[in-house]
Amino acid sequence: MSGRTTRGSTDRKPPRFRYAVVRDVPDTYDECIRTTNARIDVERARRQHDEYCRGLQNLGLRLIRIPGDNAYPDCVFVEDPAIVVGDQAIVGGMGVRTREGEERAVRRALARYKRVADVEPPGCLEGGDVLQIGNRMLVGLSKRTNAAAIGQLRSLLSKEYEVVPVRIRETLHLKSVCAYLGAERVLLRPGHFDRRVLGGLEPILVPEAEARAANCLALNDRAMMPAGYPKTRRRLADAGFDVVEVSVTEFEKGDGGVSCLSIRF
Ligand code: CIR
Repeated sequence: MSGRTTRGSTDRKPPRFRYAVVRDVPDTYDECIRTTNARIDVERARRQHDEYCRGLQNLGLRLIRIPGDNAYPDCVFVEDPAIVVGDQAIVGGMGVRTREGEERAVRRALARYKRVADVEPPGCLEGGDVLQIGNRMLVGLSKRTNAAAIGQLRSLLSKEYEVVPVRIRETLHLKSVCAYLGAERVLLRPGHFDRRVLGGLEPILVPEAEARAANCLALNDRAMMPAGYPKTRRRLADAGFDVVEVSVTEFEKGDGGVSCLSIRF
């Protein structure tokens, strides 16, 4: 299979990554923003985070570890403050007040590897809304990411990237409901955005009873997914993916999943 490289096309090769930025679970994690009222067990969250980090390492990624900060209960969801595209890191501006400030430590960590640019107010853009598919950037227009930021993103990225706004509904972020798997396939929980933006990509559907399984990560030829979703696991395996499961129940209670816990590049 060979990749197409014209603007607006996708790349058939699955994404490959060398590094993952992760951020430790703060003592205050049980005060995170969430739509569930399930009780969070911070110690169990720490054990699950360790398992997640080991999973990334087993897939060949080197960890860039940022300590947790008790002032920011949501800081373990390190995907949101910044994105990395090629040789650039873009700090997005958090879309919710209690997370403002998380980006400082993330910016410092990324600045050792990438040149860093910022989305300026009133723009706000969270990494959970940015789905890169080759040189197409699908960006969720959500409660956390606005049109002002999407305009700035377009100017910050080189012309080879196409930035496509995607209005999403009844979900936190775009990547809460879909994941790019490489090879022109997406894992998709339907009903939260207009699927036509996916063009010719082949969807692998997540059953509604397993909604949280849609937050998945394609990493170095494997698919890392949350444990506990046998139908989705079977669909991925039937599609030829080698699946790695990690238990992330304590992060699901905080409206997050496997992609939210790292920035890969
Ligand atoms: C929040 O509401 O900001 C966090 N509790 C969850 C963030 C999840 N992040 C992600 O999907 N990328």
